[in-house]
Parts: sequence; structure tokens; C-alpha cells
Amino acid sequence: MVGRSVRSVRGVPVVVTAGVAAAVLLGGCGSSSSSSTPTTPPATAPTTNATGTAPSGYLRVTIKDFAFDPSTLQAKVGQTVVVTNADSVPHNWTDKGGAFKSPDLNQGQSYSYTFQKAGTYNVYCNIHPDMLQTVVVT
Ligand SMILES: [Cu+2]
Repeated sequence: MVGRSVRSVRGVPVVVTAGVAAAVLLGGCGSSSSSSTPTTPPATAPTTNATGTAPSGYLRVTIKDFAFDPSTLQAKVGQTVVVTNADSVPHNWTDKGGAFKSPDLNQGQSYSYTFQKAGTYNVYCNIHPDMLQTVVVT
């Protein structure tokens, strides 16, 4: 914010430099406390995706209250889905067609799977077979 503004004002830096030199000369009795001007480094780039959206290629499924959230998931071929169990009982994330099957996930555990084929996947938890999710991969 401050660092680069000097450049645009041509000629002014010369005046400023002269003023600083004069000040140093005037106050030059040994105490050079003003020499440590804080040269703040340029601020790091502002976070552009502060909306909380997951980066592309990465989707999130949460298992909570005996349900998959979202109940229908849209994914692209090559995207990775990370499934996290937020319930205190174990669940798994199993494709009825056999494309994937997570281990039983305890609370806080995750399983990730990268979809390689387009299609509609009917997912359930084989511990609680009425827990259902549809994953549409295009
Ligand atoms: Cu379950």
C-alpha cells in the first residue's frame, strides 16, 4: 500500500531525501534512534478464494446424522471426493456397483476416492443400508 507510491511522484523523492539529510544533520549528536525505519515487506497476496469453496478437483462429503451430505453429488471425472464421518458411530461409503468401498470410518476419519469413469453411482452405507447417496460423474 505504501511501498510503491513514491515511484509515481517524480521529483518529490529528491526533496524528501534532502529533508531527511537535513534532519540527520540537525539531530546528529550521536543519538540515531530514527535510523530504524520499519521497512515493511510487501504484504502477501490477498486470499482470492475466501469464499470457502473447495479447490477444483476436490469435493467433500460429510456423513452426519445417518445421512450423506449432500445426498446428491455432482462430480467430474478426475475429481477427488473426500468423505468424512462426523457421526459418533461408524459408517462406510460403498458403491453398490462395486467401484469403491471405504473402510468403516470412525468419527473424524476420512476416505478419499478419485472418480475415473463417468456415470451414476449409487452409494450407501452397508452398516445402515438405508443411508443412500447418488453421485453423478460427468
Ligand atoms: Cu452407516
